[in-house]
Amino acid sequence: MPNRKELGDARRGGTSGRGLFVGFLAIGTVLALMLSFAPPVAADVDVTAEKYHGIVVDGLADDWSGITGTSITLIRPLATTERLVDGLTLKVAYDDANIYVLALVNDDFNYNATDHHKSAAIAVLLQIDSAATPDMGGGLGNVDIWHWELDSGPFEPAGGPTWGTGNDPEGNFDDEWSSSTTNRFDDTLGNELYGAWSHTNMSAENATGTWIFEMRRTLTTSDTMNEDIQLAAGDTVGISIAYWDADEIGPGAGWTAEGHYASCRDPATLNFSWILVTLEPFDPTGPEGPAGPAGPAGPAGPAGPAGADGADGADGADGAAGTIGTTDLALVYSGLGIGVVALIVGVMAVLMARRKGP
Ligand SMILES: [Ca+2]
Ligand SMILES: [Ca+2]
Ligand SMILES: [Ca+2]
Ligand SMILES: [Ca+2]
Repeated sequence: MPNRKELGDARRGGTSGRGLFVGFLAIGTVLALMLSFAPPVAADVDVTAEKYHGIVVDGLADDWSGITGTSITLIRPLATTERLVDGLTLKVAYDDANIYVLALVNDDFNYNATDHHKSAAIAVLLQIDSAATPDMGGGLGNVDIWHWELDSGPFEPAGGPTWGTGNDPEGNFDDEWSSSTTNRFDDTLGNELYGAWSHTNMSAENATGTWIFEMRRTLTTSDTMNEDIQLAAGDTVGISIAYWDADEIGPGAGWTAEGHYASCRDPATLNFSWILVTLEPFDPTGPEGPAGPAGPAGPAGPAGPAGADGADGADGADGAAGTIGTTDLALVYSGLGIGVVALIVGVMAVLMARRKGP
């Protein structure tokens, strides 16, 4: 049984394609007129997508606070005076598994749970073939299209991967491709998309605020038919954003397929060409850090060697006078004895000398 989305595709495919086609043909004819009062707005820059972990696709953008956004003006190709100046903030990141796209659109809140034409809608176009142009390929090559008409409520997940083709019959976040403004199709092999949306002010219809379209897709897919862009770190991919405002045909009355806004690199020249997004290679070593603080004081060193001998001290004071000693009788008697012996020897020598005389 055909589901709502398949019936919708049959209707929308033709009108959307015709609208984009007419829109880009019309640019040339209206360009001269528009330039006369186009406000001078700086050309938007290319986008760098850092490798970043921690993004949760839940319709809330707080987890993107560490990622730089790029402001881009949205302009209706069929009515180029109608602009959302710097109305799109685009953030792109990736990790080992997915590419993440956050599209923040400054526009009031319109959501109708039973008629997505009366809600905002968004599309992300990604260049597959190098010649393909942002108008769905322009007949020059294939374009990968993430196309989301809001059949899911705020914060509700939408997208794949369970459907077997690019069609998402519940949330209507479809994985599609095209090669020209007249031939948009659901992917043949699978829907690798996942998204959730919200708005910063959902208190009432037409409440002022910002749409949050939070999306991811696997970096690579099972596609073998050139219906998906395959991505890796270091790649640069052309991206374009389309936005449908439910106030287009009257306050909250809905949008037409051809009435969407498109990202414009340079509003002054109405340059609708691809926004170039580079998946910045991750450098695990990182840049050299700043010099560290001084370290703490070291421990005390070992004891040094013994010093040299000191100088001799000063002479000591004279000692106290001694006490008068006692005579040693033994020595006295001994001395007397020696004297007597010497006397005897001397006498005997004299006597002997006289006997030898004449
Ligand atoms: Ca989030
Ligand atoms: Ca796919
Ligand atoms: Ca509105
Ligand atoms: Ca696709």
